[in-house]
Amino acid sequence: MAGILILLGPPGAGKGTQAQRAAEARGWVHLSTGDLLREEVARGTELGQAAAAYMERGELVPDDLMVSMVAARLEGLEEDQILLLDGFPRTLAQAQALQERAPGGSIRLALYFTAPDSVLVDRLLQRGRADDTREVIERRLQVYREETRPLADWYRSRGILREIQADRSIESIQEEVLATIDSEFSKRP
Ligand code: B4P
Repeated sequence: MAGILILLGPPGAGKGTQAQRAAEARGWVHLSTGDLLREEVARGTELGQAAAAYMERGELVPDDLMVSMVAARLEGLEEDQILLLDGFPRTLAQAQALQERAPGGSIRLALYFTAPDSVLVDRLLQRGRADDTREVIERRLQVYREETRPLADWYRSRGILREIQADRSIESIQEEVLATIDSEFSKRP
C-alpha cells in the first residue's frame, strides 16, 4: 500500500529541509507544493500567474488550485511508494480533499514541526527568498496560525500526529524524523 506522510508546521520550521533529507536518505518521493508553485511562477504558466500575487503577499493560494495540483500527483502514486507531502494540506478544506482522494488508510503520519516565532523569523530573513521580507513573513505566520495550525488538532484527533521540536540542529531533527517514521512503519507495515 502507498503511504503518505504529512509535514505540518509554520513557515521556516524546516519542513522542506527535512523532507528533502528524508527523501534522499530513504528513496521516498518528496512533494513540496511551495516548490511546485515557484516552478509554475518561473515558467509563467496560467497557474503560476494566478498563484504569484498570493505568494508575494504571504497569502495562501486558493484551495481549488492547490487541490487539483496535488490530486494529479496522487493519481500517479504507485503501490508501495512513500510520499512526503511538504506544505500540503494547509487548510481544513485541503485536508478534507486529501482524505477523500488518498487510498484508504494511506495517510500514516502527520509530523508537526514547532518552533518559537523569533526563531522562524530569523531563519527566513537569513534565507532571503523573494517572499522572505519581514512584512510578508509576519503575514505568513498570521495566516499559518489562523488557517493551518488548527490542522494539528484535526490530525491529533485521528491519532496520527507526532510533534517534532524544530528549534534544534538539522541533524538531530533528521534523526528524530526518521526514527518516528520507522517506528510507525514497524507497527503497521
Ligand atoms: P513553502 O515553500 O512551503 O515555504 P515555507 O513554509 O516558508 O518553508 P519550510 O517550512 O519548508 O522551511 P525550510 O525548510 O525551507 O511555501 C511558500 C508559499 O507557497 C506559501 O506562503 C503559500 O503562499 C504558497 N503555498 C504553498 N503550499 C500551499 C498550499 N498547500 N496552499 C496554499 N498555498 C500554498 O527552512 C527555512 C530556512 O531555515 C532555510 O533557510 C533552512 O536552511 C533553515 N533551516 C531549516 N531547518 C533549520 C534548523 N534546524 N536550524 C537552522 N536553520 C534551519
